[in-house]
Amino acid sequence: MSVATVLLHLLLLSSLLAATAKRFRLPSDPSAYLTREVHWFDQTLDHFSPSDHRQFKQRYYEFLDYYEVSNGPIFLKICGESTCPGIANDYTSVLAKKFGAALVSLEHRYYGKSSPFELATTENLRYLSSKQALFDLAVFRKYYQESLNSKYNRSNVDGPWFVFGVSYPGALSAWFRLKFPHLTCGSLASSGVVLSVYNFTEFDKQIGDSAGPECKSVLQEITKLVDQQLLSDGVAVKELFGTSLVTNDVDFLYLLADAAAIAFQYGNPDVLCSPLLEAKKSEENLVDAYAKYVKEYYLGMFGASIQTYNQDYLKNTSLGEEGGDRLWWFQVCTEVAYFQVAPENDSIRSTRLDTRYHLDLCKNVFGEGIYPGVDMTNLYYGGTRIAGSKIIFTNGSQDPWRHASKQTSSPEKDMPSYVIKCDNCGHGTDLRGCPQTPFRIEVGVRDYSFKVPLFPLLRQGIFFF
Ligand SMILES: *[C@@H]1O[C@H](CO)[C@@H](O)[C@H](O)[C@H]1NC(C)=O
Ligand SMILES: *[C@@H]1O[C@H](CO)[C@@H](O)[C@H](O)[C@H]1NC(C)=O
Ligand SMILES: *[C@@H]1O[C@H](CO)[C@@H](O)[C@H](O)[C@H]1NC(C)=O
Ligand SMILES: *[C@@H]1O[C@H](CO)[C@@H](O)[C@H](O)[C@H]1NC(C)=O
Ligand SMILES: CC(=O)N[C@H]1CO[C@H](CO)[C@@H](O)[C@@H]1O
Repeated sequence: MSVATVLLHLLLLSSLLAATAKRFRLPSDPSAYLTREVHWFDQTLDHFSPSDHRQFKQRYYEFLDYYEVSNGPIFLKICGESTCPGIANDYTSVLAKKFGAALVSLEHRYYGKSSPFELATTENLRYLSSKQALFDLAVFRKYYQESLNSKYNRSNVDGPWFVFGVSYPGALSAWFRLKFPHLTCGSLASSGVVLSVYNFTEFDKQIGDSAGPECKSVLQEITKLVDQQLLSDGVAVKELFGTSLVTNDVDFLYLLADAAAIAFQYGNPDVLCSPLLEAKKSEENLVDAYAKYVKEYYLGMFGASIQTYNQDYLKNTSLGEEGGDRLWWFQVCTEVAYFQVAPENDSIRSTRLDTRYHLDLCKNVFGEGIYPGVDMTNLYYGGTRIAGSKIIFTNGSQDPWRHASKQTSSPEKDMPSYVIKCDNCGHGTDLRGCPQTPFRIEVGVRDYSFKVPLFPLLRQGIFFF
């Protein structure tokens, strides 16, 4: 992999917030963003209480350089389970330029600098939910339209609003159109995980499919070896992976499972499979080869944090701006689960990653009585039977998360669904790769012709602007 590829890869990650909520290094290069200039807005803490009028400061960004004041639309890019450092210069900026759109982005409550409380105690986290977050967006939408009107000395203008999101924000994007159809004319849900899943075994299965039989079988062999070595000499094997900090064995196995998943989730399978297949062929030590990948790629280049796998760390209630992992785990443990448990048969990850482990984590980190209301979440939003309209669903063929998304079209509702197929098509793949030029990955130049279903749809006026 060339240095340029690596840099670009890191840059792309910035706009992609993984639903695994593993923290990634954010790019410091200012050109990765259209803007990082911060604005603040007073948000209601509890949208569901008639008597509680407390407010908190919510951070947002705006970018108006492309905005056609007379009739341009407003693109709301939804931020999710991580700090929101600005408006990333990705494919939505290309669309904004084309359509003369204003771009705005609101940080998700509790994450980054938009926390209502100093401490993320379980008690304080009770206003952290997708339902509250959707109301935040609705209230913000009204506020921002008015502020834009006053900026341009006009009144009674209500521009067409279109919402975008990737991953959990992709689900929010679909749900926003579902719950507030009068506030937006359409939605893009890129890798939008609209289906809450309790035992999300398809995640591991998809990794196997994405890896192909050979790479999959090497990964399974490694899992068996590591499981054995953990029992015989756990200290040594954790040291080998440079992860001695992770005391709990299953937390450590979770890190190893994520390390493999991420290669497919972010469209870079060869960086994992090539060295492993090479090691297998030349009969080298497979665990050593995997440790090299984990250290150099997952923890190194990719910037995953070891601490975030440590349940003791997740219990820390004073995590600061980058402490999104505890917050996301709270959403996982209360609303959406997506427990990435090993399937009963033929799993890649260790079978010790089971339902019990996840429930114990929720209890250990947040206390007694914390349990994901998956059925309630799906009842509330409809899961893949979402009764919305004018929502575009997109998924990458290799992305393990696509099984929590809507993968079939509902043409009668103007809800097309696309699975973008390629050897490197991961999470949020349709919005990646910009600014403006195709990006190089090790298999060659990415062809962008596949990624523009959105474009003609918008142009055909399906979404009324
Ligand atoms: C709006 O009106 C104010 C006061 O009349 C004026 O100073 C300002 O330049 C106007 N702004 C625009 C964008 O027309
Ligand atoms: C999830 O898996 C566990 C363990 O196999 C099982 O006991 C439980 O019934 C499953 N739950 C659902 C909702 O599938
Ligand atoms: C919790 O996190 C804060 C901020 O990073 C740190 O200063 C503190 O030492 C941590 N507490 C524990 C018990 O680890
Ligand atoms: C388990 O997986 C293997 C390999 O994919 C397959 O051949 C076998 O039929 C599966 N067994 C069951 C019980 O599903
Ligand atoms: C794998 C999968 O679900 N593919 C679906 C992707 O979307 C198209 C268009 O709706 C369907 O025809 C495919 O079945």
